[in-house]
Amino acid sequence: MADAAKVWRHRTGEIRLDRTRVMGILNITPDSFSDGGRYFNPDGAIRHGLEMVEHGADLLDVGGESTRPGSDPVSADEEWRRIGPVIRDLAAKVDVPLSVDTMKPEVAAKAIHAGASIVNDVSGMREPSMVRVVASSRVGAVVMHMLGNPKTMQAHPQYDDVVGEVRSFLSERIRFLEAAGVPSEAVAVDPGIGFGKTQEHNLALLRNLDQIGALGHPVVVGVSRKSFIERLGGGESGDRLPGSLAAASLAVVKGAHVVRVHDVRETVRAMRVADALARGEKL
Ligand code: HH2
Repeated sequence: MADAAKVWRHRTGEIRLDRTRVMGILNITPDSFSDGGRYFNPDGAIRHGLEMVEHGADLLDVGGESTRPGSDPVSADEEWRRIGPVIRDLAAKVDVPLSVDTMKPEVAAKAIHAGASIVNDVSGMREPSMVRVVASSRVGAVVMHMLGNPKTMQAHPQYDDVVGEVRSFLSERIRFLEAAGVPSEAVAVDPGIGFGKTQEHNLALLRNLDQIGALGHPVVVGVSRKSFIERLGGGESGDRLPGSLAAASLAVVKGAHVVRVHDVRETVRAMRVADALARGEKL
């Protein structure tokens, strides 16, 4: 088994993984599953980004295309029109690294030029030119597992062994990125909760997250407000916070290093306690 990851390198520095890091979600979309339309104008989005940093976010993940099940893709021009002004402005105003949540290499390249330090690609960087962008700009990478694409992924997701298959996919992608010149310490992995997975698949991945951590790379997990929480009785669609905090905490126990969340203030507090209990630090 590889050693647990200790740092996550990105374009402008590194994130130490001595405690759980909170990635605040900034969706500049009209249709994201939870906060679609709320921060669709640049000023509102920037304000929300600044507020998340004030509340303790360790990094911000800026996205301009919803990937909720059944969603339609948007053009690269439209995606950039949404996120460009926000990334440019936040990069000048905050000290925390910005990641760009995109599947499009041309959008990633522009975002990096505007100040993003990490590329978060829910398609697992299947597009070779995305890997070239990441390698040449020395950014950090989040490689996520998704079955198929957002339009169809929840149709009939099937695996013989979901944990083994997700792990093999991620392992193959790590090798591909490293062969392209991306430093090993820059690559984080994510099992892609809700991306082509049934309730059972999501639970199996979260219960066995240590097997993803055994790849020896930083583990990012996105459970915030996702529908599996409500199906477990962890909240209603307007308020899935209680179950989201429980899921994030248990993910930390199972080895998650970074949690991608909507509710930064509450998650930062929950993670202090989770870290103290899971990592043996002082309360
Ligand atoms: N989940 C979403 C989007 N991007 N990136 C990573 N690495 N991991 C995730 O689990 C993940 C992600 C979906 O959530 P959200 O951004 O809130 O919604 P939408 O895709 O509808 O904008």
